[in-house]
Amino acid sequence: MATGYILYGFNPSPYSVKMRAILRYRRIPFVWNAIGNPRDVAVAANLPPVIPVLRFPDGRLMNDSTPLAHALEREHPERSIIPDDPAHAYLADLLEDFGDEWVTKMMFHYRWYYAADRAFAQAWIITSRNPVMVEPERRAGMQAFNDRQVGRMALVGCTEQNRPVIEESYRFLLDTLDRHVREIPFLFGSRPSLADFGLFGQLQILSVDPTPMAEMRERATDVYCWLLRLDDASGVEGEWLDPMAPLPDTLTALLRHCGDTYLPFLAANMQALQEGSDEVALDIMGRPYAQAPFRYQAKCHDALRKKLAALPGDVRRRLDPVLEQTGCLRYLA
Ligand SMILES: N[C@@H](CCC(=O)N[C@@H](CS)C(=O)NCC(=O)O)C(=O)O
Repeated sequence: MATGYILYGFNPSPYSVKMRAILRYRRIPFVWNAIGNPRDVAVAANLPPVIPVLRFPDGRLMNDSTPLAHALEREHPERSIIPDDPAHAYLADLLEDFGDEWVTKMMFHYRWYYAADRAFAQAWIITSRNPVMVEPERRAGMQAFNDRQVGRMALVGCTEQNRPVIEESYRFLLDTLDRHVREIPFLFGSRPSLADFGLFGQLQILSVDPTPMAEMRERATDVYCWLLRLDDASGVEGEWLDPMAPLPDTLTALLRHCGDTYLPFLAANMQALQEGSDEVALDIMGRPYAQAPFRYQAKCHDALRKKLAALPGDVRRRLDPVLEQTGCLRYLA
């Protein structure tokens, strides 16, 4: 077996390609183990059954990309993906979470809603596990995976009712990010941050699955090219934005979009869980949105609130006006 870092994941998994891009940018040598079913590695190690799983050189196994990215920061200080300025670092955490938890709804929706996308995803996933299967076995595997994922759509909010919100949010993200990366190579400067990688994971998949790929290529060519660069940014040497300068308006627009979509959802989710209600229902961008409450996202919300509360007063004096102006503060303070 290889020693050193091993990343167990597969190409059709957004969080796997997110972690792989982080390791590459950070120049941390690793083996990409995309053979068989990486989920088995998590299950055998008694971890939550999600991928990717990272094996550290000392043999520890860990999953969940956000804590993993932070664990790597503690062990490898060079080429950090956390902006030096604590206010920008907070905004990067927020946008990473938006990527991981909101943009993933777009990924899941497009992949399992449209027939062409379902057909492609089944083949991509099954051949990632085993490229050479006998036909009946391959067909059965594809169908079983399809049925399992389609069966989960409502659970994560990918319903017919929510479709307009999810698709409109995808278009907004493409348009805004496209404007941003034409001016500034990455979200917080000329080097990538955790926020870039959070968005990268989901958007990379959306840039391959056929329906959202066509939309992205036509509407946001520069986002498509940004994804290709970020997949292996090991050669990038850049600088963070000046923390004393006003934020670029494209970044402000992305934050406002978080304040219009993901954060009100998080607040409604928290309230539903507290009240023991079985539905989160709210208006997002003027349209009705509903799904069952999601416990993991309440943890994400709580983590964002605690991180903000722990920041020192001088940082809050710079950060709060940005969060206020973008409609985020009331969901986080
Ligand atoms: N919060 C986790 C989410 C990981 C996750 O949901 N991974 C998906 C694949 S992309 C998964 O393993 N889902 C469980 C399954 O399909 O059984 C992270 O950031 O790594």
